Amino acid sequence: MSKTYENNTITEDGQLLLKKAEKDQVETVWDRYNAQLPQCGYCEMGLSCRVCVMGPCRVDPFGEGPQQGVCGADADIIVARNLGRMIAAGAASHSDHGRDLVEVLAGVAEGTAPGYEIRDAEKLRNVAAEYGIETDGKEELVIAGELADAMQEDFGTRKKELTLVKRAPEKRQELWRKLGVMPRGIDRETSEMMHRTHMGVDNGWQSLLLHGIRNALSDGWGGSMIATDVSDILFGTPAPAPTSANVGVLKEDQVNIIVHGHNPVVSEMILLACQDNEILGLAEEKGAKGINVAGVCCTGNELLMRHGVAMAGNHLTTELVLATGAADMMIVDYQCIMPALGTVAACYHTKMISTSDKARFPGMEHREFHPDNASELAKELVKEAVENFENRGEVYLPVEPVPAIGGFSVEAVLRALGGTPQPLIDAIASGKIRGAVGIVGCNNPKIKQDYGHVTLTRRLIENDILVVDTGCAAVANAKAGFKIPEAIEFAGPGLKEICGSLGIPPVLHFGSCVDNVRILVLASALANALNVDISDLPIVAAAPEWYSEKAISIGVYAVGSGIYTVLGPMPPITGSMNVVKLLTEGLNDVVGAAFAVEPDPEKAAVLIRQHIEGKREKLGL
Ligand code: BF8
Ligand code: SF4
Repeated sequence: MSKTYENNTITEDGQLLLKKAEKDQVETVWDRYNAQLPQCGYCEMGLSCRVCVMGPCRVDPFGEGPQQGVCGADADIIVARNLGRMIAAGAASHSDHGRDLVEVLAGVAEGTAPGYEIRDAEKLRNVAAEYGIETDGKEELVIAGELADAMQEDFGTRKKELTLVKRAPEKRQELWRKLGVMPRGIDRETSEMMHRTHMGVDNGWQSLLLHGIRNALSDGWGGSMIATDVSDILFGTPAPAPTSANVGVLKEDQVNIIVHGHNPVVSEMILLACQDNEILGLAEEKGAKGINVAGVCCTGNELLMRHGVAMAGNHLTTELVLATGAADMMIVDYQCIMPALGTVAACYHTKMISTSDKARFPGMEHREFHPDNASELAKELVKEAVENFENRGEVYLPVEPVPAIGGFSVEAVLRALGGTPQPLIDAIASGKIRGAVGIVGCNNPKIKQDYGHVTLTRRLIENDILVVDTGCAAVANAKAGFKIPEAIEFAGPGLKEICGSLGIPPVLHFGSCVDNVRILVLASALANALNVDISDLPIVAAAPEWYSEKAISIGVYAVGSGIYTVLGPMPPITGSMNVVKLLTEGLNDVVGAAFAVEPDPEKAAVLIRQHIEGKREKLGL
């Protein structure tokens, strides 16, 4: 008998495609999750350690078994060390993505990256000026080369402070200096975290967590910020444009190419190749009405933000997209790409292509992209996708796509406001908008897909709280229909009035996960305009369905930047009440913000509203 899938996902496309997958005998992430139950309790609490080979060790949470590992590390040390390594992995992922973009920028300057170009020269000049590069009378490509060099310096250790921390309010920078958490080199902080967490190095759980903040700040104000800025320079700074979301964006009568992963370096070239007249002619010969590029996950968000490319789904939809039978090719780079995808694709005609020298997957053909061959290779791959169109079997596209608007960069938001953040400040001061919340992060099979994001978003906007979102949260809200101007009907009266007069939706798509830095930049602009710190603002971050180490790094840099952050799933820290207390209470006295964990989005909305009202009161609003 066929099962129903209402407990797995709130999305109609997800439920229908799960049924289809079951019929096709395809295993999905939910099946594999159920097969893992019950998951290890020691690991869930962060109490297991395999840092060295005197172990693995574990600490008994009930106090009956061992309370120390072989080396003598107790629960506090083990939990803090494990969390530290999660932060390091997350920061490394975002930052290495940033570095790849800087290398393309350098290639453009040297003329060794054909097909790539500078699409936002103004942003190039502005960012170069922030790096202290003289731009007057200099040619674009010379500036690009100097900026790439200067950014590469930020990755190393030769500095006292990263360049872009200057974007933070002065008070915040002072606090970071005072606490000794000012990030120095992007790679340095990650490397130092790996050093500190080696056996026999940093065994102060507090000092480990403090370095965790520095490590995460090196991501938020370093690696991720560079990733976003260089992407804007190379591919254009986003501006609002219409798009659409859910698997209905695939087209029965066109060649469908799905891009998956994170770095626009690959997906941008694929998109360009799809506009090639010769290849379009080939598609026509094969009986296709065109070539349709759709995204999943964050590289999808990158294309959505800059070109209005449609979004097929978020993290937990990535396997289901293949079950439509309509994906002629899926091209992946790195991060959040389930190694199961190759197996799923084998049940259909989909060609699976991996492209990054640092990311291989079973069941995928590896075709490596580099700045010098990207343009040519992209054309080859798109041709092969076109050839594969005729191998399609049955196609199942059971839903209509939902319209949305994407592309809200800080630049675009300020433009919509007339060039200054003042109208937004006035709306917050008058109480028409109570505050703003960044809803970010993933899907996780532990939570019904999109339920956390969509429920929380609904509750916030109906209470006059502006929502900006990124990553898979942003995709969830697009699928839910919150991203068209007409969605103000879901908003409270104040938010409805403000968004209505600006012609914008009550939920603004801010981009991919590295684009969370756009929230930092906007928060800094608001804080500076009011002459306060970020921690004084009525703003909150939330990650209702997070799963990834990157999300941990984002959460920690948000808190480290002064933003109260509410997590859905509990991180693996409950084995140490000291660590839990520091992260959920103690940090308030250190960085002016802390974490809360609340898996129920209805309750999370209440926590967030209380926090926002508290901050308003303190500001005298
Ligand atoms: O960087 S939100 S599942 S796709 S980690 Fe991954 Fe999470 Fe999606 Fe994007 Ni971000
Ligand atoms: Fe065990 Fe200590 Fe080695 Fe961890 S570092 S595995 S607690 S001996």
